[in-house]
Amino acid sequence: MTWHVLGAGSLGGLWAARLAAAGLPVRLLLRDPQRLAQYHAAGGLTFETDGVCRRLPLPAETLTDRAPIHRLLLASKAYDAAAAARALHARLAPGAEVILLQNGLGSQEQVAALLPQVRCIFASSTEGAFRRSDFHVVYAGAGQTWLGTVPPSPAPDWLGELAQAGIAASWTTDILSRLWRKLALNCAINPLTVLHDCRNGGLQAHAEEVAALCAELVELLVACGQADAAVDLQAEVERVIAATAANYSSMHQDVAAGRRTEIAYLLGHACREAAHRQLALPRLQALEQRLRAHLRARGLPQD
Ligand code: NAD
Ligand code: KPL
Repeated sequence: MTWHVLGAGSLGGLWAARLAAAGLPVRLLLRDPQRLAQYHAAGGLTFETDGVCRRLPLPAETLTDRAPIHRLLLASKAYDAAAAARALHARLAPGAEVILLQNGLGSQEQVAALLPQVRCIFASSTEGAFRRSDFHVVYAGAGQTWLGTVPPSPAPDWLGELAQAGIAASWTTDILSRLWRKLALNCAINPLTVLHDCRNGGLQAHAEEVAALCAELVELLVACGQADAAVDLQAEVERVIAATAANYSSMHQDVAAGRRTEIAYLLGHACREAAHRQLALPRLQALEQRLRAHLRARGLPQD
């Protein structure tokens, strides 16, 4: 069955290139005819790994083509996922499978509500990729992708195709726990790197601030029924800070490049969940206010 991939960006490109290189049928879904023309002019998707570039002339089409879609990887930013789902609604066959490859939480629920006729599969990934230019994707770091449904259901048989394509993916019966854990890590690290304008390692000079945030995030996770995701959170945050000391967080990179951030689906989601439960988390709420003010001052969206 054909893999339709929406979002010829970093992670969408990374999946599409590896699936196609393994001989599996892949079609890219591009926003409009202009974008499709740019793709054809570029001669396809360039996939760079270990400094070696390979051009893959994958078939592509616009969102408004008519052929039904049975299997979709939706690899947009969280803030674009609902609009993409709306645009594809009519093309998704009943019972189609849609993999939602977004960081944070909130967008998956939005999409699932918009697409009651499909099976939504949530994904959480630690892979690293970036775009060197349009339709040129660089594989920056191997990682693991976790996939699962809410409520849990049996693994699909196409997991074998991911293995064939060299995509390290595992099925989990608790995808929400994975997504919450990653969200908590991102909340403890990313906003502070923006506000202190530092690499991840720079947070070692702000250890008390990080520890206080972790304590509130643990409270939140437990209140949200995600106690497993809270286990040893601070120790893992400190490990990630040390292991990625030389890197700028994704949010820092977005702000530095003047790009919209995924704040609404990370810290924003955490603060909304706390408010919903009337849970007072003053550090987290103050962090959100400071981050919003920082984004506002730079003319960037605050959601
Ligand atoms: P990206 O910006 O590189 O790619 C997203 C692509 O989606 C863009 O090409 C954009 O044009 C396209 N898009 C958006 N709406 C569309 C629409 N309606 N029709 C057609 N195309 C549309 O983003 P990314 O880095 O691949 O990130 C995707 C998600 O994965 C994010 O939530 C991100 O946080 C998460 N993530 C990324 C990485 C990484 O290393 N890049 C790692 C882990 C998680
Ligand atoms: O995922 C990350 C990011 O930068 O988005 C890490 C490296 C974990 C920092 O939060």
